[in-house]
Amino acid sequence: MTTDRIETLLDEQRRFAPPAAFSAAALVRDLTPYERARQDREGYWADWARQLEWMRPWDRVLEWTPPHAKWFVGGKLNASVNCLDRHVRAGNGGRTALIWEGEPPGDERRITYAELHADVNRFANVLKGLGVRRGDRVAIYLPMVPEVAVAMLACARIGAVHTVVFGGFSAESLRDRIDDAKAKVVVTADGGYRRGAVVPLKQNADEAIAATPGIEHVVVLRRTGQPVPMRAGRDRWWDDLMAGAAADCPPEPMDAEDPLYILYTSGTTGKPKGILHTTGGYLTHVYATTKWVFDLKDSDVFWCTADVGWVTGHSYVVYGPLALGVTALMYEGAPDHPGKDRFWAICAKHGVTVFYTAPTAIRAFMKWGPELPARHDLSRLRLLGSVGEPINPEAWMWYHRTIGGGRCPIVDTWWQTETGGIMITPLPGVTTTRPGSATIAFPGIEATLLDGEGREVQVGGGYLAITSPWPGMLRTIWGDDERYRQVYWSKWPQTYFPGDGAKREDDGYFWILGRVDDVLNVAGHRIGTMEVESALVDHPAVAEAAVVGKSHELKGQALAAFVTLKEGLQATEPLREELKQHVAKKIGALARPDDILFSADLPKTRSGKIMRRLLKDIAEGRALGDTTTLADPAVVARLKDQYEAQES
Ligand code: 7RM
Repeated sequence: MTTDRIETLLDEQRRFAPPAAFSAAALVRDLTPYERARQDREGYWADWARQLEWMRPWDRVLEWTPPHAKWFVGGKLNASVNCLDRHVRAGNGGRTALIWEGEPPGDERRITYAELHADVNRFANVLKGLGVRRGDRVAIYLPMVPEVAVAMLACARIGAVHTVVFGGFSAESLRDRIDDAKAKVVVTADGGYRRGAVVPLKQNADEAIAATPGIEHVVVLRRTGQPVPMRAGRDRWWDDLMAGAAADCPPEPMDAEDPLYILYTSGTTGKPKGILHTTGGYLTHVYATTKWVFDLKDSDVFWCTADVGWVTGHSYVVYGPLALGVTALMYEGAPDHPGKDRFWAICAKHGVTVFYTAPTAIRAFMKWGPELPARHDLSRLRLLGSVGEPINPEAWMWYHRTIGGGRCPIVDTWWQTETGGIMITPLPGVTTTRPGSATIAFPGIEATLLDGEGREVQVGGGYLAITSPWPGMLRTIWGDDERYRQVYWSKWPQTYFPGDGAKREDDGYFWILGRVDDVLNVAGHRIGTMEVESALVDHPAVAEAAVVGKSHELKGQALAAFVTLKEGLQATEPLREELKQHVAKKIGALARPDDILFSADLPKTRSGKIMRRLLKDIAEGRALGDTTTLADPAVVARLKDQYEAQES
């Protein structure tokens, strides 16, 4: 065994009890919530829901007709009222809702609850003026600026359904999402900053809209100031519209089960799934988890580094913190701009107390060295969080010591776009943590491990499973309920299948091992191998493509593509680059493959299925697994030699 491996094993054995000083002041100090939730799960969730403001109380907490759940049936509320009005009414309008730090250093804004409330009301009126009605879909394609929260909450105020598209996605990806959601308005910006360069958001939006019917208006926020064409009658400047809008827009009373948003996420086919979240249950779930997992109090400054284009940004930059009425920090840019210590400079400058980021970022910080955080005062930090992928024990230990100064508990939170909110996590004041383990289910969430036949695995490896409905769960896949049933509810009866493998130790703690399907997790971003394959075969030179994930030191996983060219075409270096570029153009830079191997054949079974398992063995430099089912075992042996020759 290597010393590295031994160290990892020892780290996994380590246990970190919550520091006494932390527990003493924590919102949850003992195990009673677990007990309460076990005895009366619905009553427990109803207690949480009562902490929100309702326009009409619910008649029934849960209606479960598998695989469809309705929470707080008959209840009416408005998400924007819960995130804004009630805090203002309670006299907290002067409290900072958002601290915004732009990418260009010095670019900073602080927005109070009262200001955010006024802006949301104005933008809600703007949307109405553009013909947006309750139930209509609005696509939001913005950088990380406060206006992204304004746009989301304005949609919620009038009962429109937002679909936020990450600014790193291409024009084509945006078009697909606009089409699928049948959005009628796009909210975008002239551009967004990324490492000093400008991302041409409006240009992408124009390209997307040119190829889709149905978009009636485009609202354009001025962010970078570069000139962009404005199409008369369709395109309007954000500022102009806001200047003419009233700061009072009565909130639409929404049914608890009315849609709040659609967020697209990758699955095992080439077509992303529109995950549908509704209002009452979702807000209850994110409110509860934001409060207890991050132990948030009025004095905290909470920084979740996720982009609002991902679910983590929806739940823990916007809806959770604002529903709770705390101060959230939002940062526009990259962690290494202008210097690799930008995050620590921001933490020090704004006195961040609770910091939530992804393992891929932590591994990058490790590589950049401890001198960078050491230059800044991180003494205000009291709690750290991790999300998006498994955190390796070395990264956990580094995070704990170097960022947390050994005094901050770490909450490793497992959840998904589909779950809406955190599902498996420590509670920082009570849970003894172990590096690499997300520990146990949040009170009111029922998780276990099952084998393929649905038998429970107490200790050992299996598939992660959620055995009862929870408030923040997705309600369906937009426009494709059959796929919803198939993907999530067909593996076992009445049990949700998240697609993750996990193991459990004898203390009952979960260790999430990663996806068991064709979905990859590259730097914390979900990418379907099929999406990348479709993008590759879309190129005129490509006959066939297979994409697999290979482990990567920083990104967790990286993409390796095996490509067969059309008859008579030459594999060249420029073509390799062109194909990578093609994928970036089709999907977005986040899907650009690290390696492309050109090959005359791909390993296939006799029935013609590509054996991706063997390609993964090759990409990861392992001995080949079972090749007996191959039509021609020589193909894979040749490929392996070729791959190794290319690596060296
Ligand atoms: C929140 C988010 C979901 C997938 C999920 C897992 C992986 C997320 C953890 C994790 C191990 C964690 N939504 N994942 N959190 N794996 N430990 N704490 O990431 O829809 O984009 O991705 O991410 O594989 O299924 S997501």
